[in-house]
Amino acid sequence: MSKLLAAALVTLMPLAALAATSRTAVLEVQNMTCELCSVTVKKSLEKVAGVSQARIDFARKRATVTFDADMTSTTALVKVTTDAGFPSTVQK
Ligand SMILES: [Cu+2]
Repeated sequence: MSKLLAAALVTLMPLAALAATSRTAVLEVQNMTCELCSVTVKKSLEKVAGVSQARIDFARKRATVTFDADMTSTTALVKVTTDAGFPSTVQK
Protein backbone atom coordinates (compact mmCIF):
# COMPACT_ATOMS: atom_id res chain seq x y z
CA MET A 1 0.00 0.00 0.00
CA SER A 2 1.41 3.40 -0.92
CA LYS A 3 2.00 5.97 1.77
CA LEU A 4 -0.40 8.30 0.03
CA LEU A 5 -3.19 5.73 0.11
CA ALA A 6 -2.48 4.97 3.76
CA ALA A 7 -2.65 8.66 4.59
CA ALA A 8 -5.92 9.00 2.72
CA LEU A 9 -7.41 6.09 4.68
CA VAL A 10 -6.37 7.58 8.02
CA THR A 11 -7.92 10.88 6.98
CA LEU A 12 -11.19 9.31 5.92
CA MET A 13 -11.53 7.02 8.94
CA PRO A 14 -13.20 9.59 11.24
CA LEU A 15 -15.65 10.42 8.48
CA ALA A 16 -16.59 6.76 8.21
CA ALA A 17 -17.17 6.66 11.97
CA LEU A 18 -19.44 9.69 11.78
CA ALA A 19 -21.35 8.12 8.93
CA ALA A 20 -21.98 5.03 11.11
CA THR A 21 -25.72 5.09 10.90
CA SER A 22 -26.61 6.45 14.32
CA ARG A 23 -30.36 6.71 14.59
CA THR A 24 -32.88 7.80 17.17
CA ALA A 25 -36.25 6.15 17.51
CA VAL A 26 -39.13 7.05 19.77
CA LEU A 27 -41.14 4.12 21.12
CA GLU A 28 -44.56 4.42 22.69
CA VAL A 29 -44.42 2.00 25.58
CA GLN A 30 -47.43 0.38 27.21
CA ASN A 31 -47.85 -0.97 30.73
CA MET A 32 -45.44 1.42 32.46
CA THR A 33 -47.31 2.01 35.69
CA CYS A 34 -44.52 3.20 37.95
CA GLU A 35 -40.96 4.49 37.89
CA LEU A 36 -39.60 0.99 38.38
CA CYS A 37 -41.23 -0.09 35.12
CA SER A 38 -39.39 2.65 33.27
CA VAL A 39 -36.10 1.46 34.77
CA THR A 40 -36.88 -2.07 33.55
CA VAL A 41 -37.62 -0.79 30.04
CA LYS A 42 -34.47 1.34 30.01
CA LYS A 43 -32.28 -1.57 31.13
CA SER A 44 -33.77 -3.97 28.60
CA LEU A 45 -33.17 -1.50 25.78
CA GLU A 46 -29.62 -0.71 26.86
CA LYS A 47 -28.77 -4.43 26.87
CA VAL A 48 -29.33 -4.56 23.11
CA ALA A 49 -26.04 -4.53 21.20
CA GLY A 50 -25.84 -1.30 19.22
CA VAL A 51 -27.96 0.78 21.60
CA SER A 52 -25.93 3.68 22.98
CA GLN A 53 -28.64 5.41 24.98
CA ALA A 54 -32.21 4.87 26.10
CA ARG A 55 -34.12 7.69 27.76
CA ILE A 56 -37.52 7.01 29.25
CA ASP A 57 -40.19 9.65 29.58
CA PHE A 58 -42.41 8.02 32.16
CA ALA A 59 -45.09 10.73 32.07
CA ARG A 60 -45.49 10.46 28.31
CA LYS A 61 -44.93 6.68 28.21
CA ARG A 62 -42.17 7.06 25.70
CA ALA A 63 -38.68 5.74 25.21
CA THR A 64 -36.18 7.64 23.10
CA VAL A 65 -33.49 5.27 21.92
CA THR A 66 -30.23 6.11 20.18
CA PHE A 67 -28.78 3.15 18.33
CA ASP A 68 -26.51 2.07 15.50
CA ALA A 69 -28.73 1.02 12.62
CA ASP A 70 -25.98 -1.30 11.36
CA MET A 71 -26.19 -3.32 14.58
CA THR A 72 -29.85 -3.33 15.51
CA SER A 73 -33.26 -2.15 14.34
CA THR A 74 -36.46 -0.67 15.66
CA THR A 75 -38.02 -4.14 15.22
CA ALA A 76 -35.48 -5.55 17.69
CA LEU A 77 -36.09 -2.67 20.12
CA VAL A 78 -39.85 -3.24 20.05
CA LYS A 79 -39.30 -6.97 20.61
CA VAL A 80 -37.05 -6.47 23.63
CA THR A 81 -39.48 -4.18 25.48
CA THR A 82 -42.36 -6.47 24.58
CA ASP A 83 -40.43 -9.49 25.90
CA ALA A 84 -39.83 -7.53 29.13
CA GLY A 85 -43.63 -7.13 29.50
CA PHE A 86 -43.96 -3.68 27.97
CA PRO A 87 -45.32 -3.85 24.41
CA SER A 88 -44.22 -0.87 22.36
CA THR A 89 -44.70 0.65 18.96
CA VAL A 90 -42.47 2.93 16.95
CA GLN A 91 -43.75 6.46 16.89
CA LYS A 92 -43.91 7.90 13.40
CU1 LIG B 1 -43.78 -0.49 37.70
